[in-house]
Amino acid sequence: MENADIARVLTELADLLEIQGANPFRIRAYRNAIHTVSEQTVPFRRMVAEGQDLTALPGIGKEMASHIRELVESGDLALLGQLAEEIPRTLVTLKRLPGVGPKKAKKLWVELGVETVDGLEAAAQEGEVAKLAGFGAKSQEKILTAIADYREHSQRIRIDQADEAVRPLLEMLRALPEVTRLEVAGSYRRRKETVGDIDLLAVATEPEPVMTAFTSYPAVERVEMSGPTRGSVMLRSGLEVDLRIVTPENYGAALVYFTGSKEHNVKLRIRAVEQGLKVSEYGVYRVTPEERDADDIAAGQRIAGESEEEVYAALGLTWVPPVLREDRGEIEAAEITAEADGTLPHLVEAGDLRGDLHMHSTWSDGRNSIEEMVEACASRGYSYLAITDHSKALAMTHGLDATRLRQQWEEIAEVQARHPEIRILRGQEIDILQDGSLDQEEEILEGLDIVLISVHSHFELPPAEQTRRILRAVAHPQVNLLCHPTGRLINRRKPMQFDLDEVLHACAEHGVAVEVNSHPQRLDLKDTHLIRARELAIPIAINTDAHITTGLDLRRYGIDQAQRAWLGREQVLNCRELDGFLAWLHG
Ligand code: DGT
Ligand code: CA
Ligand code: CA
Ligand code: ZN
Repeated sequence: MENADIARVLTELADLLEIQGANPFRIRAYRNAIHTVSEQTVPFRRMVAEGQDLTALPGIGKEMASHIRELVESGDLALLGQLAEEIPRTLVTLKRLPGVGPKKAKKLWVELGVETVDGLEAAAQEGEVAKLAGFGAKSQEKILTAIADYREHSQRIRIDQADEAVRPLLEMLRALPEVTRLEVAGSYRRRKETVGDIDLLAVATEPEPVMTAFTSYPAVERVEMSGPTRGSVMLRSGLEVDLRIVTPENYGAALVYFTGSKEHNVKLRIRAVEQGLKVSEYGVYRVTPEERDADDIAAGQRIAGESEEEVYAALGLTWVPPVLREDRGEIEAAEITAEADGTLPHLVEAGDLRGDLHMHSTWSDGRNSIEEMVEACASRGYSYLAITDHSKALAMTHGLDATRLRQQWEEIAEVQARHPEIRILRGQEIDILQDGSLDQEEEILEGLDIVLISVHSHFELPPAEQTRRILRAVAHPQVNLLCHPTGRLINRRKPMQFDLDEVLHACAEHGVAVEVNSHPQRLDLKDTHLIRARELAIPIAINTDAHITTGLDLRRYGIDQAQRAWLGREQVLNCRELDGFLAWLHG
């Protein structure tokens, strides 16, 4: 434990004590000690190892010295664990929101049962907070603003980083003999581009050893909570993971509930009420109005709960793929009627892809040769691909001018001769220059099989100018595909400011396709934008922008976002067979 970690734990402890209502002098003592700890330049682990007297430091009394020693030696604090049994540790986050503070956090918990930021938000949105003595409408409004702020500034984790952290954890848990079922629920299962935390759901013949294995997993930095069937840990990567163990009879209902989204769940509940049913994380129950309002979770006659299919069926719905559970019309579309089993789309899958239209080779900033990229595409079952190295404006990537591009065509022809099994398209990812012109000669544009355009510079132009710039490029008659249209990098660079809708209309008008760039840092266009593109009947290409052969496998992230946008293979340009695709290119 480093000094900063010690300060963090002591701060949490002080916050919890304060919420609990501890003596203000004791809190003050904690704050003084925390100040000393954070200012201290010598590591406490060294001072403890050398047996130095910590109470010689300003503000460090006997109690604090013993906390520090315990933290250094065991990495944990027993007192914190004891306290967490009395009050939820999550209240600390509430307490830190502007406009809340320790007293109000406690009141929200005691009176409304609110433990988390999400819970507080829901209560405030329903007007419950304003009704509490000492709060009022103004304070409720302030809390909602504070929550929005908090969300924006507490970073969410990219889906690929979550994948990396979750995979070995799942493997460890699945190997336990007690675990009979295990799935990740929450936003991870819905394949959102980022996740706030990970929600694991398990069925076990015996919960205890599973919980123990979970909390003692090596990548765990600290255990936030550990009960018989519920645990929560913070991984060293900064990812929080919750584990809930449920009974096999409840598994389906719990999986629906914890997969969310919250908005989807709310719609399901409303639908249940209309049908005289009650749906919860425990199952679906036929209830009288009195039973529905009862506190007893199992009031009424149970009609479903073991599987998700059963839960949806009990509500007259077909099973809804998790990627669609965002309250974007999926419940209406899942309704089973006399005519049809709902109208949910048949979603595009990775296996539907027939080619990849965006990748780089060693000719620009890629790591593999053209032939290696071609072989990698062939081994993934594609019938076509486009080699699309950068244009000369991107000097740092060794972008290709007309002369070098012509040389590249010779190599493409040679590789094509050796690989008749797959069609290699001559392409280029051409920079959109600041004025909207293209970074390539007209004659070359005509000689290319496919022309991709991208913005790689001047992301900060005023919105009207940015829009004009991209519109001009899209209107160029040789252009086929607009790549990573917003230029955002998740958690790193905001999307460019421009009128995307106008650009999409222009794409529709000029027969230009748009890309889902599958790189998990880009995912550009994103799901909601793709919905708009689909409405405008714009062909959408799911590309990887691979700079190395293994980069081709990132397509699954593009597929996830395409599915979240309700896309079927019909809307995806590179799901067309070679003939159909070439017909589109020439048409
Ligand atoms: P995240 O973690 O922010 O990326 O998003 P989720 O969707 O994973 O949300 P999380 O982890 O807070 O909760 C997991 C699921 O549990 C959520 O999707 C729906 C369900 N859930 C949690 N809290 C509530 C609630 O207050 N009301 C309802 N209806 N469902 C909830
Ligand atoms: Ca979650
Ligand atoms: Ca969660
Ligand atoms: Zn690229």
